[in-house]
Amino acid sequence: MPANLPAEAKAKWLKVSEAKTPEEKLKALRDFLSSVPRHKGTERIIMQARRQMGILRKQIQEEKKKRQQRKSGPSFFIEKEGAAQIILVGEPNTGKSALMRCLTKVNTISSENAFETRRPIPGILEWKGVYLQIVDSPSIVKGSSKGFMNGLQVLTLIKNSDGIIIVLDALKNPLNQIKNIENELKEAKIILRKKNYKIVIEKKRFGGINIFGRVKDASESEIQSLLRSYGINHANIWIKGEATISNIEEQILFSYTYKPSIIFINKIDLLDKDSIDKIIQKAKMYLDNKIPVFPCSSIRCELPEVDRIFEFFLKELELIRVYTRNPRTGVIERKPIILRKNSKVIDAAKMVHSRLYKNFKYAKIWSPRLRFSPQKVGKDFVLEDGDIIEIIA
Ligand SMILES: Nc1nc2c(ncn2[C@@H]2O[C@H](COP(=O)(O)OP(=O)(O)OP(=O)(O)O)[C@@H](O)[C@H]2O)c(=O)[nH]1
Ligand SMILES: [Mg+2]
Repeated sequence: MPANLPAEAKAKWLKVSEAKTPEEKLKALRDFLSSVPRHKGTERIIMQARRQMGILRKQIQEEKKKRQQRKSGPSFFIEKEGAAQIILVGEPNTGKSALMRCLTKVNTISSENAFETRRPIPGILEWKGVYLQIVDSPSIVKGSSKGFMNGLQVLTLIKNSDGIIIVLDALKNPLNQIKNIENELKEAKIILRKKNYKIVIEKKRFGGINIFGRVKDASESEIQSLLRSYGINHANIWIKGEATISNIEEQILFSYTYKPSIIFINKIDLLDKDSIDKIIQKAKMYLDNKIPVFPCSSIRCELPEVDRIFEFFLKELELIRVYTRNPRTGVIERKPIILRKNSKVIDAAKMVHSRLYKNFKYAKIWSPRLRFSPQKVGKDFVLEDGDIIEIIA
């Protein structure tokens, strides 16, 4: 410590060096700083003390986060892989883990014990070069949304996913299982039935309110004043489909997220065909045909065709497959690149290689939808599912 500091500051510095915990050290540093006179000679000391305080604050914050995590149980975060992350959801013992084995060959334990699966386990399902990540997960039960049996972590896992496969036990009142699951998910602001509109509100720090799209029963300025009445002064808002102003209000208040889902009615090996048909019909009616329902037997790996699973999720998630063609060899890659609907040629180039993106000249597209195929196109050409693309850089 330089000698030009007053005695009071020196005494306080002693306290800093004696402090044991990060909290004590931070407090002592703050005290010390308040006693350091501000002039050219102390600039460096002040700067260093502030930097140290910054490090301590970060340390304290991280510790706090860790403590909170320990209190609320393990985190169920699973890093995404492939085109989309799909979670297996269902009540205990419905056969999620057995289904996981059929879909991905990942050997998760399947047993008669309820709550056998305690943590999410990921695996990969492949179809014509497209990969879906499937995640076996702990059961959802009444009370999951209140934290029962790690329910909050399971619901967060679902919320962060791209879609779900619901596994029902055909023998245990499947409609009741759907109701319970929908209720628990709704508590977590997740809905499974697609609305005939889509509203996205993205809050911002500045720039005012920008509205893309319209509602049938209100003007742009009415929407703006609704947002302002909820304290939203800067936001982008996208409206697609048949929305009303009260739908916008609902979105501000509850911000439900829609998750595309498929229902598997499992264990049909234990039932006759008539009973299975009745269950399927009842389920479809209850769901207003808004969610596809398939019979299955996980134990025998008798499942609906994988094509239907992939086609459903790709369509619902608005993803397209684009196949690259090598300009030198003319070989078309079997594994497509997966892009969002309405992506442009340049987005595909970016996905393939940064060099193709930076040095992009033009591309050739092969597709039955084009009058001339291949067609030479520029970087802004909009791609469609199934297009074959050759990028020239
Ligand atoms: N008959 C029949 N039994 C099945 C089928 N699928 C699973 N089972 C049985 O049902 C029980 C539960 O299967 P799991 O795969 O452990 O079910 P889970 O949904 O993963 O259960 P938890 O992890 O405990 O939530 C096991 O005894 C399985 O053998 C099926 O298609 N038919
Ligand atoms: Mg399981």
